[in-house]
Amino acid sequence: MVSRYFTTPIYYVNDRPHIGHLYTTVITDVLARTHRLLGDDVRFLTGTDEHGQKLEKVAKAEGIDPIEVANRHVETFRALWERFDISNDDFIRTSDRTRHYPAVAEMVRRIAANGDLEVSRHEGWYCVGCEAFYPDKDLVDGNCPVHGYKPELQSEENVFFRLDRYQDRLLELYRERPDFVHPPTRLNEVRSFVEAGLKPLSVSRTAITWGIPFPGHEGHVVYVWLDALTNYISALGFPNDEAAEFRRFWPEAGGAGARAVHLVGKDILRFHAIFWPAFLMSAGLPVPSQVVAHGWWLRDSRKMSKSVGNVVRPDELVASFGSDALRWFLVAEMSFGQDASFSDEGFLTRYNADLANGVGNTLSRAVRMASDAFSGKTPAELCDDNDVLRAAEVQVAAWREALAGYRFEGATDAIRALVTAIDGYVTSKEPWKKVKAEGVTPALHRIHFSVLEGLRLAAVMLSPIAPKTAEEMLRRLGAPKAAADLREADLAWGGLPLSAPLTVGAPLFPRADAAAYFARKEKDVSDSTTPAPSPEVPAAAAPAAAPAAPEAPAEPARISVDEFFKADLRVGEIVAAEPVPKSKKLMKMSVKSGDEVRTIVGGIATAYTAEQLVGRKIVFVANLAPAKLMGIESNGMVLAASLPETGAPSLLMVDPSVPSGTRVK
Ligand code: ME8
Repeated sequence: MVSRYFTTPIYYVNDRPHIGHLYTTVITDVLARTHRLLGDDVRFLTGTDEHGQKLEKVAKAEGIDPIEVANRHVETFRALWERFDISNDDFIRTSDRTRHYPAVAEMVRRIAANGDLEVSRHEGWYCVGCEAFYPDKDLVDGNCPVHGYKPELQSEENVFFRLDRYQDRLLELYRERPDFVHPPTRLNEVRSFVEAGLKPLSVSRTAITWGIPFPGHEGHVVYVWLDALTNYISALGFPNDEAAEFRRFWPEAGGAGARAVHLVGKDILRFHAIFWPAFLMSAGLPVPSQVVAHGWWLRDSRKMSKSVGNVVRPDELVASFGSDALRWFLVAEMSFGQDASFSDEGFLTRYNADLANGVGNTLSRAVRMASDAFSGKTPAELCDDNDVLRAAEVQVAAWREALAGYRFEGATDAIRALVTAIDGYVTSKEPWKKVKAEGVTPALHRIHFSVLEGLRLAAVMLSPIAPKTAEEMLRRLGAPKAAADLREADLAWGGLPLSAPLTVGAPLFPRADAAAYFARKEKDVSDSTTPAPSPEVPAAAAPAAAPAAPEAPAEPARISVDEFFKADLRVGEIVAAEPVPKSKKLMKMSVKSGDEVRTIVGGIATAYTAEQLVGRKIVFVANLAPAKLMGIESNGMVLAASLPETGAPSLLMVDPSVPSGTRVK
């Protein structure tokens, strides 16, 4: 059994998490869950980075102790990870005086004992956002290359680590183990950086007090990166070299073949692929197995970050669609290693295509048909020679390969391909016709078995990515199992129990109406008198995520006639229309109502062309608060039926003789 140690970076505790942080954590969770499924001995660590100038500044401004600020924020992370089903085995805080401080002090002592520390004066540009010094040549127009603002010029006497002495050993490491950094293009960057020449690195600070005291240098605290990076071994029990966890999960620390993999964003690759192995080499400790770096989530072509002020606030998405939908989106949307852009539109399109129409619809249809044919049970006969089986074999292999190579999006491609193959099989076999023509035959059992078994396998493949959804799928398919209890054998064809109870339920992923979503979002924003509680991912106090698999919706609450009449419904005439650029769904319409002409943006472009709309009379809500959709202000909402199955809009018909502006009641 291989011991595998997966870590996320430890997050700066006073930054509210956004989807960039969520991405690193989700993909690490996907790896941990996948390897548990494959039977490996897995340990998954995350935590919080709590020292440094940033937090000290916040505490000073509030007049409180830094630990109080840290304690307040750490719960946001814990609650968020719980909400997103992050299955970490441990959570380390760098403010932990029992577990973490002794490890850092020991690292410093070992590095010092190796003769790699010396004191000298230091002046440089310090970016508080990065907690790092930058040489002049790395600044962009005098600003930090990551955060885009001017660093502070700081000067102090510091302890320096002789990083320059490790240049050759680092280059040897990259040469001997070219997979030390993944993807390979990132290794090239790291190598070039090292080849350009390394300088001694300042590893103590005197300008701050909120940190771990630097052994042997009173008045100095340990530089936050040396402190933070050590978390990966302090959580395993270092400085006790004999600690069971350290021996089991740190490569060469005892456990033969243990693999330690650090997942990071590309902005902190240098710290992990250069500084960290150099610190470890100096301390006489083995280096990790691999550093795997992903790209950035961008907004408006810039890295999403709190300091830039362009973070995505996916609160509405999670509240409306559940945490699994966002997990799926993050994994599927980013081509690993490259940057990706986040947009609500992109999210909704993928949600509808992959989840509502794809997995969700296919499951509902399959379970309903089989349940009708076999009185609520799975088929009584299995089938082991069919097109779904062949597709499943190919896609399970593709899924495994993708995850082994950190192509997370490849795993979602494989699931999508299997679901498409299942759909194609159902369409070609037409079981609904067969049952009518021939009744319940052994052939019918085999067809439905193939379909349901294919979906069971899709659920197992989905379990590391969208665990709640996978569990709900398995339950409905009569093969209930907790995601955490799935094993490699569950990836083999034939696991669907025969004649087991099926559960027909509400859609797993109800179709999203983009126009209604945006209107609601705008309304929420304009209605709120206080600022939204969190500018990023929902904080602990935000409402719980909608379950991925809601039970049958409750009957809608009734409203009084007075409440109904609050809606001012009018007949309008569309006098001009044009599709909104870069949107598949939105149509911009000029609607005449009496003497007035207003702009309404509606999600009907998939069903109507501009030509079909001009001259048409419609019913619209006239007193809706204005909402901005793709940057266009919409003043009202056209009424349309949402067709079953497809959700396609169908506009209400109005007798052409009714004058525009007429009230509808
Ligand atoms: O760097 N897109 O913590 P952190 C993708 N405390 N990933 C992003 C991102 C974005 N827009 N913004 C941030 C730290 N991240 C240190 C780590 S580890 C010993 C110390 C990722 O909270 C970023 O790349 O600023 C990193 O992987 C993680 O979020 C933590 O960022």
